[in-house]
Amino acid sequence: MNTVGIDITDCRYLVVSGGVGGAKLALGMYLELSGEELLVVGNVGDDFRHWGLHISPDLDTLMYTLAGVADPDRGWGRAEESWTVLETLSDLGGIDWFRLGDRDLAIHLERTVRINDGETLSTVTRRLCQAFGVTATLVPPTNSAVRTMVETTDRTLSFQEYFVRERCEPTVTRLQYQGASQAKLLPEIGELLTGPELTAVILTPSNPYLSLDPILEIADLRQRLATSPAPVVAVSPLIQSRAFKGPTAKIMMELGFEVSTLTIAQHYSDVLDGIVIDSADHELSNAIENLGIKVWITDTDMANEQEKRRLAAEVISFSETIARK
Ligand code: FO1
Repeated sequence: MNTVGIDITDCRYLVVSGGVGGAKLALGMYLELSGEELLVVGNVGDDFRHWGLHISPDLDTLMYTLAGVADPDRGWGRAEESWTVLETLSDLGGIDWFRLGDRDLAIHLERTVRINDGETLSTVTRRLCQAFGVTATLVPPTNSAVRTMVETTDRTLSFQEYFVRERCEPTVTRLQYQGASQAKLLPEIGELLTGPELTAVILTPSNPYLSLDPILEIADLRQRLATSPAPVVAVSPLIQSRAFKGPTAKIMMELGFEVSTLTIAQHYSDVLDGIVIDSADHELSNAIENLGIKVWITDTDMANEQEKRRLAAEVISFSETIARK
């Protein structure tokens, strides 16, 4: 095994995550388990080219969060960031709606140089995580390009155009995950899912439509999760009709769904064995259990590191109580 090889021998938990919201639970699990036990699969549907560089916002948010260098207020990008390049570019009349900080920029430069030299995104991500001392294995679900496209009432936007440039304001009519069905799943993920060592798959409280579906729609991953011997457990991103972060509730309404944890459970009912819901939603537990999904009720708000660890510990013990299928 070379220094950037992906070794899944000791992985016991496969964590499927988008950016900021999901990274909170991923961090809790990282702090509760040993890094070697975690395979974190991060969304690449938000990836795009900007300033000529390959940007992978969710992989970076996960990496910075696990490394303890994420900006605690923004949730994305690095703490103690400076913005000299962005400000200079802005003065020149350059494109400045997507804010890349100086330290963050070094990551995009390094990733782009290596990809241009023929390295895969998974190898570069591994290399970057090692440089940050992250002992968990963080991977993209695929090395193929998958891009989330947001159809709105008047035009189709790439994810970052919708999310950052247009501040999630346009009304969403449909989401498309370009390239997902043709993409090749990272072999290590398939291997872990069929192997005997996996304890559970955890779907973090990321936006199901924007962040998790672009992963689950890759190749036959959704089908593989449904037939995996290990239980699949989600943490709902909603507390009553509120999302932890971002536009989950707004998008659900625009797509015609009721903004409820029951809708989330129904959305994943083909793959889920269990779901962790907030105490404020306890009255939904019977309806969810009627879908054949076990329910764990607790406080799901992760306002600080202690709460992230506590929720992660509960998710781990809940998933261990669910019988192997
Ligand atoms: N989010 C913003 O709202 N505005 C930004 O300017 C912005 C820049 C940015 C740069 C690097 C990075 O890794 C993430 C960044 N994000 C920014 C966050 C990102 O758009 C979203 O959090 C994710 O794509 C959604 O999970």
